Amino acid sequence: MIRSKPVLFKSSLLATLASGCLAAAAVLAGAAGAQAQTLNTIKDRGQLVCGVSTGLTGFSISDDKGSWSGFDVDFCRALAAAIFNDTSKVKFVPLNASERFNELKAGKIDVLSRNSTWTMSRETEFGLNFTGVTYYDGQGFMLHKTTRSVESALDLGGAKICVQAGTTTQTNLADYFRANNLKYEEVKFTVLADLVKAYESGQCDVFTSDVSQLHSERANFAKPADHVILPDVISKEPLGPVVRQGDDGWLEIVKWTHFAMLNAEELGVASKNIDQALQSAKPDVKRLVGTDGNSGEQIGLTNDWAARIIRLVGNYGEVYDRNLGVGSKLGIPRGLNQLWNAGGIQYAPPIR
Ligand SMILES: N[C@@H](CCC(=O)N[C@@H](CS)C(=O)NCC(=O)O)C(=O)O
Repeated sequence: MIRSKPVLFKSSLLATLASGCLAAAAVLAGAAGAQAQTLNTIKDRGQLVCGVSTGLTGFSISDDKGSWSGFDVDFCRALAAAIFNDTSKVKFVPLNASERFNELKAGKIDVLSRNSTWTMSRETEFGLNFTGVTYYDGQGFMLHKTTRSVESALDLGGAKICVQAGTTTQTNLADYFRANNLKYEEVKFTVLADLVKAYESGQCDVFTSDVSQLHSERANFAKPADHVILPDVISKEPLGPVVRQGDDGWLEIVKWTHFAMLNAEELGVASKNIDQALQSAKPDVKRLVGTDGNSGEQIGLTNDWAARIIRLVGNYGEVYDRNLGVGSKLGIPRGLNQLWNAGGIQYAPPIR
């Protein structure tokens, strides 16, 4: 009995330790399970659910057959290429500015890819993470050429300004006019189409939004040349995809999809030469296209994940040019969105 006590003690300690380890293991398994949740849900569903804008030429717009296109849409398609090797496996959910973050938070979409500005409070208040900056933008002003002769935003004192609710645009506008001691009349809309109608019919003098979105709207006006976009840019609008906090595995996939597209452009790998790239002996090209290393397996995909994106959607530059670039309907020069080694600030960490 006397000798058995320590034995008992020892075994109970072991049991305690063992159960502790099991508990820790269970916690770890739970965490890993939670991390893989979004990707598993997407795979089980057979489709990615992507939140986009309700309609913005060049970014996300659906045609009369319900087929979506645009820069933000292509990012969703790149994710579908990486996951399914099939860009059609995406359901697009159009969301206006006021509802987008709540819909993501509520789990109605897997990712938001919709000209959304990365701010601190959007992450902290809604429990979200921006995954990177796919488009560096800034807020500007557009006005009817005929109504006023204005050369700078500082000449806009007393103007009626159309703005969409639930945007950084609205708060920047207030800051800018307050900081410059100017008055303005805000004309606020929840639905973009209503705002555009109001501006076109002269209910307001000025339309303010991110500059890319002003280009987008102007391209659809009957006489685009009758509208001028002022040179002033009053804010930083880093636009990027957004996911819910708590699923790091999914965050990695969304983040590295953007970086893979940038790295592809930097390395000269494009949809038209992807087959040659798969034969390349260059180490960084091999790691990108998956002929070396196992980057895809590391994020729950196949090792050709980036090659699929490049083949089916293209590199960052191809996507930019097709939807927004000087050859497209919008004709927006690359500017800040040029690669870091070509005068811009798009800079992706390496895949290695
Ligand atoms: N980048 C700004 C503005 C984004 C935004 O929603 N802009 C409006 C005005 S052009 C828009 O895209 N509306 C489209 C829609 O509601 O579907 C933000 O994140 O708040």
